[in-house]
Amino acid sequence: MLDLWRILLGAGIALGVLVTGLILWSVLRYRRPRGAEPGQLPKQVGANIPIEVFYTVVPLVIVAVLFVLTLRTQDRVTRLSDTPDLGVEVTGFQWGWRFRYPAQGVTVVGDANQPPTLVVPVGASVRLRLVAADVIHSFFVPSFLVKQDMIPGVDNSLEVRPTETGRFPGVCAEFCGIDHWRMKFDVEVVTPEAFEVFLAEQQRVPGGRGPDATGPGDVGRQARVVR
Ligand SMILES: [Cu+2]
Repeated sequence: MLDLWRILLGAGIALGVLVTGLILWSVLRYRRPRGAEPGQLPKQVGANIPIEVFYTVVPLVIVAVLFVLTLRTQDRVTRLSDTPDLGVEVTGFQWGWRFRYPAQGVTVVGDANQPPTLVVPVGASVRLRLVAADVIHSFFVPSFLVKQDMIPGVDNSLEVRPTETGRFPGVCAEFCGIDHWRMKFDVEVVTPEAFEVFLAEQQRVPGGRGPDATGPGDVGRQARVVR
């Protein structure tokens, strides 16, 4: 994703410099000469086929190359492995998040007043099942360099393999209502040992840190009551 972004940025800068340069050059080179009669025009050219072919074909080639690179990157970024190391069900609701670890029996819930933390182990492939409880939300962790919409009734999944430990902010990236901007969370990437400790701690608390939720709809209702 980062490589693709750099290629797009480089291509954009190169084209921007070229186009701006050509505009400046033609403005300066073909400005009205001193002492010219008002209204006097330079030599008028009807068409220049080679130039027109050039500036039609070159952008087409550039767009085609960027399109293929984007498709290939998208294919890799959205690929799901057959056996991820960890599965987490991520539910977005107005206005908070619920992270459920079904295999471990752990659920973490937070709302706009108390943003939750998604804890994942470093180096593990983590399959995030993205669920929307009410309206469309979007799961976006800038450090993952990827985001994906959560659409009611649509089964979206995303797989990430965090490469370094630390705390990374996440947000909802799809306008979902008046408190959309408060829909925040954190991702905490920890060592496998610390992850085991986190799981053990959570398993002692029934229902996780937040309200004892049974389903996405309940989470949404409880969150609204809390607010
Ligand atoms: Cu949202």
